[in-house]
Amino acid sequence: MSMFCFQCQETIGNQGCKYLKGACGKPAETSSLMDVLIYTLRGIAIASENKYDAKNGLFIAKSLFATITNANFDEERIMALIREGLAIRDSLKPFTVEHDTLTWFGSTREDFMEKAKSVGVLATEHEDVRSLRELLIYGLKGISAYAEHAAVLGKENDEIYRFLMEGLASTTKNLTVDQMVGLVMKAGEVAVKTMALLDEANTSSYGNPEITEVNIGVGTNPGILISGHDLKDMEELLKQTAGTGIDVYTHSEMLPANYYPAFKKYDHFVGNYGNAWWKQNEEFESFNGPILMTTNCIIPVKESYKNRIFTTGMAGYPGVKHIADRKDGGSKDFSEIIALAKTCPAPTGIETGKIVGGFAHNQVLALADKVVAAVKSGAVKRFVVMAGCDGRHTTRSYFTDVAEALPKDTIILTAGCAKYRYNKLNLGDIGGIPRVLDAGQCNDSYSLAVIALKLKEVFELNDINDLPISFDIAWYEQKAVAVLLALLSLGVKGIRLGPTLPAFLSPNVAKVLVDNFDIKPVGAVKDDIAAMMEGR
Ligand code: SF4
Ligand code: SF3
Repeated sequence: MSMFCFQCQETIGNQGCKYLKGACGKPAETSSLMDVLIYTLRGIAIASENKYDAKNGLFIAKSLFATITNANFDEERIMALIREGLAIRDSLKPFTVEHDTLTWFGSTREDFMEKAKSVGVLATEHEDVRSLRELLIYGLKGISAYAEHAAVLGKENDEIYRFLMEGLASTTKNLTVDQMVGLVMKAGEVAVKTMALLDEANTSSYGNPEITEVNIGVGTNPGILISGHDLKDMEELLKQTAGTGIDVYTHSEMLPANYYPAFKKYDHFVGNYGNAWWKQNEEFESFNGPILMTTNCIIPVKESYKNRIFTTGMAGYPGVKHIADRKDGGSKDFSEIIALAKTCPAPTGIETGKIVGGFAHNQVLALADKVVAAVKSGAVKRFVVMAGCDGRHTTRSYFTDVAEALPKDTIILTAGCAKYRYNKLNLGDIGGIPRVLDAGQCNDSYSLAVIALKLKEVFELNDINDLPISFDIAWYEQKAVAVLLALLSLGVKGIRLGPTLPAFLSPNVAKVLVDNFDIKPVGAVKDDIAAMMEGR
């Protein structure tokens, strides 16, 4: 069995994972099943061209979400999605067009493996067409994750679902390069809309994030650790653990839950434990209690904590207990996790102290006068957006080094798990404004865009690129692709991207991005800082 996947930053040799297993631990078989799932979704998209149904849009979003790096390793779940997808596709009969994706194929594992031989990434032979198609699909995956989170909170938008279908269907057609580039750019616009929708869903449900000091130490009660991005799961876990003697801690991308008023009111919500996703093996061991993975990023599970880790939503891992979705109007049932927590020792402390966050758009705009005055007085010379993802590569120390070496009159704007490279450094403040402003999860990059657009308005500039802002973005998985496309659609130019440029960009496609948007790879820390301070 072989595979081909090059969707994330850790792809082997920055070329592609192509043998028995990806660098993330995704087995070749699971990767092949994901190819077949995406192929099935293309069929639904084509069959939907004359029969749009929002339900199918949500199914596509959930399924694409399941194929994001480190979201779901459970091939039984992927096969269940393929089967459900085939049934949806066939329910749209009679088809108005003839297309390969609409033809019958069997629904056994063997049938899927046979199909996988002809429908993966490499089925598109032309390197540039493949690159543009995959760039679009990875953008769609990121959009899908955010759309799914918004849908959980009751916010859906047909325009987003229709675009998922349009984008998937487009990857089966012979389009011109201009048409394909146009769709990639449209993905950026839709990504902005999707992040805005999720922002509305989160803030209307849980209030606007506030400046918050988050405890990174531990208490003496047993705890439950919750990771991922799903705030509804966070809400229900806090409610169900209240008064049980069990504490709740966030891990990795759930850290920003600490900033929301609706969650801060719970006394047993103690703080954040640990760092970004890739440190989970050691940190889950020392946490001692149950862990709930609500979305990506889950990594191959170690025996030492396998009996106390749970998945829910689109996350999955073979042999790991999965908490079922809520039935209409109901809640998820976390009682098994709570009962297990009661039998576990309290977490082992790995650090003490506090970190500060909660600088989403509402909070920063409340401080706008102070921020604008600091820029006008020259106290703040530049903002550097260092949002995105963290990862294992040692070269990611670049982002720590940049944070440390940036002049003291600069402010770092961040969102996503990239922040763990520098959010515990104590970089100080400028007249009371912390030098690292964390807006929240990767989707809260939307907040950073809102802040930039507001500054553009206040300073009466015509072009967002005339602001004293530089972008030094860390990417890892496909939500970062959606965020990157969103920034491009807002007209941001000169973004530095690291630690490597995506393997899925062919030289010609990379050239399109360089020529039109001046995207560049990160370089030497000193040179990059000097260039950024000069607005290059
Ligand atoms: Fe490789 Fe990344 Fe794909 Fe995993 S998700 S198989 S590491 S390219
Ligand atoms: Fe992080 Fe997985 Fe991308 Fe949400 S949690 S930013 S990598």
